[in-house]
Amino acid sequence: MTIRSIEIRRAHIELVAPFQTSFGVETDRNLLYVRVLGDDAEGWGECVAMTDPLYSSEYVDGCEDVLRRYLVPCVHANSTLESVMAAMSSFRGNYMAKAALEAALLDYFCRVDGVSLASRLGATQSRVASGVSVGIQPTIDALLEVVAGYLRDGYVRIKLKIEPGRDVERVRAVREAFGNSMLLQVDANAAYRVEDARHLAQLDEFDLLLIEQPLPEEDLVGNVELARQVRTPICLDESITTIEVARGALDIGACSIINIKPGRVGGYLEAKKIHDLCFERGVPVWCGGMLETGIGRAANLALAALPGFTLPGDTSASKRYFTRDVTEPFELREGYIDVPNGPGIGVAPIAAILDEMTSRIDTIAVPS
Ligand code: OSB
Ligand code: MG
Repeated sequence: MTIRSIEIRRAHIELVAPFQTSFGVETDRNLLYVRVLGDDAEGWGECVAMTDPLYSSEYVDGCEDVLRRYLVPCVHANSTLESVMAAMSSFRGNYMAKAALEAALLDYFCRVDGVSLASRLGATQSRVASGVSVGIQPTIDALLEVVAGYLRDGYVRIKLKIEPGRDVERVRAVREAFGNSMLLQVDANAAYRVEDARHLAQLDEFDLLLIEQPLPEEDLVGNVELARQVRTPICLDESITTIEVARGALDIGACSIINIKPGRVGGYLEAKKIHDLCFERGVPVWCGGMLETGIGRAANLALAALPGFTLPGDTSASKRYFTRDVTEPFELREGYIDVPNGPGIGVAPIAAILDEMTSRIDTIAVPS
């Protein structure tokens, strides 16, 4: 049970279609994987940071730098998960970088113990209801076509990305085309200001499940005012970076639903804590996504199998993102995706595929 080295691997994969949000357009994923290598097992983690700091302040080259300078040196040959987490906690922020190393260690230690990540986290579901996040489309007709395709695939919930100027009319068009019974929600990625409250209240007539992250990450209190003027439940994504922020946001009434993304909160253990808090309070949560490949997706599915994840997540099938995933592809079956139940995250990269995508591998020896 000795850790020998940590590998940092950089790779690249194209998305099947450009993904536009209020903060930018993604056409590919600039990948960073962390691999923990020990005597009897190995573990994989995927960093969710994007190329540029547009979703949050983190970006993938920055995460690599933080991992090399500060986080990887927290690991020793005989480290436990707890000892590494304690050492990393001295460093502020850098949630996505921490989460990538934590994920690789969790996969590694679960494999050493012969348990699945799902059971380690306390999963109670063997499959997870799957929603899909629909990027901002150039026209309403294009949007209706994309949504129709995802409904044919069997997705049980549609999330529309919105921004000022492409919001109310888009939602109205989707409701008119597909009816009121479809589960529908929107995600603004922080594109509005609290002064837009009356505008956003026009969304109330469409019976949305929630409006995700309407205001800037830091404007937690703005949501309290917004919630007074808008009936649609407010769900926070970007703003929720720790359990303390989650507790405070719920206490002041800044949101009534939370999108839990392990990468955004510094890892799966913090994500579980936020889940547990929400579960205790009867606050619904769902598992967000960051366009992960199979490595990150497998771990997210394990988390999404916890009992408090009562809303469908952005845990879509591999082919919604990539022509060829780095693991065996995750597939949608009647709107659900199976939670992997093998040891650790239950999947591993297919070497021939990953090697082809890889641009650089650095192996860092772990001190005894
Ligand atoms: O805000 O939820 C978001 C993708 C990248 C960055 C931020 C977000 C998203 C998505 C897609 O909405 C989620 C997914 O399908 O992985
Ligand atoms: Mg979001």
